[in-house]
Amino acid sequence: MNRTELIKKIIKEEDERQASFITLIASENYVSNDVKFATGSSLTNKYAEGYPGRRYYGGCEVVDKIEIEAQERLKKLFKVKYVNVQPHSGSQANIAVYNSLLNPGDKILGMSLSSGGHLTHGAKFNLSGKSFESFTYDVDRNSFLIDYDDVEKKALEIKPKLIIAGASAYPREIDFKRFKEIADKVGAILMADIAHIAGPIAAGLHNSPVGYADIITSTTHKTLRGPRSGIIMTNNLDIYNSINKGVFPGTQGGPLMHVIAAKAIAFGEALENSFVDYQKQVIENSQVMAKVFSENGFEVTTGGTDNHLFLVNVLSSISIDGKEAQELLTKSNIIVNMNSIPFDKNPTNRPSGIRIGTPAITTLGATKKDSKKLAILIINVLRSKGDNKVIEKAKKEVLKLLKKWDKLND
Ligand code: DSN
Repeated sequence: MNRTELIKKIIKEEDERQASFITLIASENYVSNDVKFATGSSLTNKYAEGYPGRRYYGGCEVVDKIEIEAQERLKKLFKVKYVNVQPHSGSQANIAVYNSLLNPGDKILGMSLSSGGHLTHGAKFNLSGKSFESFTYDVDRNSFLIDYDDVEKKALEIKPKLIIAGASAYPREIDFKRFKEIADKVGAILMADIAHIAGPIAAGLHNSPVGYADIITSTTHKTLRGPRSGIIMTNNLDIYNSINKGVFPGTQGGPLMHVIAAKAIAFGEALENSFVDYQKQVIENSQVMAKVFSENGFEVTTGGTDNHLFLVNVLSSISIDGKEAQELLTKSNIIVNMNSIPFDKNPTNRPSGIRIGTPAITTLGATKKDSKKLAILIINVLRSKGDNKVIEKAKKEVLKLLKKWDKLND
């Protein structure tokens, strides 16, 4: 087998894995064939450093049309004035914002990793925590909800130049208006990172940071169901001009035009009415699953969810840690990720919890009834503590559900 054939074979293997495992990773989804077509298109051959009409290479007239269309669709989707569609990922988008608006050593305030924040929100081992003086706020110790009074207290003490509102593992609605009031009190810039909740926001099912946050970043591949990538949005022209420089040439070179085309397709899909129905179903599925866990005596943090994900403390519920839970479920062809619970005493590589998300199964066609069934299967597997009969039975049911949805073979 030649070298290319080997890689093709491995890709096929991944196709097969995706078709035979149920994905409950909150940050994953399945893109449409049109999005896949664009990411595999000839646009990957084109260099286009710069912006439409202002490129550093010849032959960019065609790709200019793609980038302008992506920008216009994104503006319409979130009702914003200015956008940059070039960030290669959410992390790149965040770093570009910092590079545009901050100086090394400036103070930033974001949610701690263990409360559900993201690496790029100031974690000490990330560039955001190394280049800037980073501080964190936590959720409330009892409710595990964001304690806005505490965020305000910290902001008043620290006087950060930038406050980050947003999370990777927070199951409740975020109050962007309150964050803006806090930012205004201390003269900070407010950045909203909506990587996880971009889909429900675009569908009007979660309050929008537009009108509150000075700057908004997101990924495009989670609830938004586009290619793996990032975006930046703002209503402030001065910030927009800085951001454009912060992305290129500040932190990136040539944009990935094939991915920008795929983003344009995904934004177009998200502008369809059916996208709202999809997002509603994502949340309903998440809520129904969280309820089944609670009813069966599992500790679901915050008692439930308002969005596409929820966290289960498996250690306090059934005395196995998140890693063991993740591994057990994999044996039944169910993929989740181990996740820290706020104030977790366990290390991040053996955290107390798992994170469960419903964007991917909902794309496949999961109903509330399917989600309920799936939650029960998960509970049975977790409680089995490795009993092969239970694991095999659950696996059969998983394969039946996948067969019923059968979208991956379209
Ligand atoms: N690590 C991603 C997630 O799974 O939420 C966010 O970047």
